[in-house]
Amino acid sequence: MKFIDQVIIEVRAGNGGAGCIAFRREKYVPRGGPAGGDGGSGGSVILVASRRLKTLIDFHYKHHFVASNGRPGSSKCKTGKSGKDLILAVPCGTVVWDVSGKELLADLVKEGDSVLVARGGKGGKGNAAFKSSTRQSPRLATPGELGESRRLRLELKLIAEVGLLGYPNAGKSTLLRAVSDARPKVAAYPFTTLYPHLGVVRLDEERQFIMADIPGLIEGAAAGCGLGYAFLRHVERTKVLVHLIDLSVSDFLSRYGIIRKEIAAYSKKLIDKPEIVVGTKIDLPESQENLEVFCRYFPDGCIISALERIGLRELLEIIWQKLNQNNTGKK
Ligand SMILES: Nc1nc2c(ncn2[C@@H]2O[C@H](COP(=O)(O)OP(=O)(O)OP(=O)(O)O)[C@@H](O)[C@H]2O)c(=O)[nH]1
Ligand SMILES: [Mg+2]
Repeated sequence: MKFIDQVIIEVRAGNGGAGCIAFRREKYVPRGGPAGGDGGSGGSVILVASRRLKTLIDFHYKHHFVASNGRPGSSKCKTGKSGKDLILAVPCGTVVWDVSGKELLADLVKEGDSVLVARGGKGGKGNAAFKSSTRQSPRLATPGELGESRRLRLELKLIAEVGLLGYPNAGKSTLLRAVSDARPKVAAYPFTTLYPHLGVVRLDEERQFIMADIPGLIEGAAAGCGLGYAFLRHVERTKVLVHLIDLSVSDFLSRYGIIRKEIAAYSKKLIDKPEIVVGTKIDLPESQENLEVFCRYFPDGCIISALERIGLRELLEIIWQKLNQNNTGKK
């Protein structure tokens, strides 16, 4: 699957139908008045958030979306049929911008959140609408209004409460697999994960949260190296970052520093988020000598083995606590 999280599309609402000029012509009715109906209004374009969609891929292949026009009015004062609204489903977490005005139109977070992005044109008035005591047979009708057009930028920012960060190969996807229903690929080489994955983590009946795994970050990420940087937007909305450190490599401390630096270069908001530091792969013999240093540097850190399922329960409890601390304080 291709993970598409930014697209530009054009939307056009339907035009209103024209008003009609017509007169009543009936047998034995000598002076039938004006009887031209109004045009129907054009359909609007509406975006609606849907949980079924995971990416903006549908908009990668098709960029133009046009709602249908209203039908013209007709005789016997019949109003034209309105154009149907065009409803476009987008994934939850889609941010909608007007490209020309650079204006934020909506942030569609929850299932069913919607925004009208182009309003259909109103139908024109038929001549029946212009009848007055002084003007009994108006030969006048108005055209329908044009539907609005807009160029939009859709940007997906996944909705997760917890974001996993770390060097490639740190074990992020292994952890997500171990604690959630998500099944990201795991392999012993860097950049296994090519796009973000979300998983629902269930501690028990009442307590659950969504965790996001993004591609690993490396030095120079802010300048375009590697893959992960472009995906940092998907952890922007999280409340807590879980920073995974592979304890089986000797330079784990400098790797930690590198990632913090890259996050800082991305945004102040991200670097200021609460972070839980997690040393992982503690089942490996190479990790043993690094444990002490890790615990000294990160007295509040956690140690786990996602592979051997060691320390996972404790980690989830700590994540839960942090999530709720932040619920009561400022977000
Ligand atoms: N021994 C041991 N191996 C682990 C552990 N966690 C992950 N691994 C291994 O480390 C390798 C990388 O794991 P991934 O989960 O793919 O790492 P990642 O951080 O998602 O990597 P990228 O997607 O490339 O950024 C795999 O071979 C895993 O089996 C662990 O706790 N112990
Ligand atoms: Mg991965």
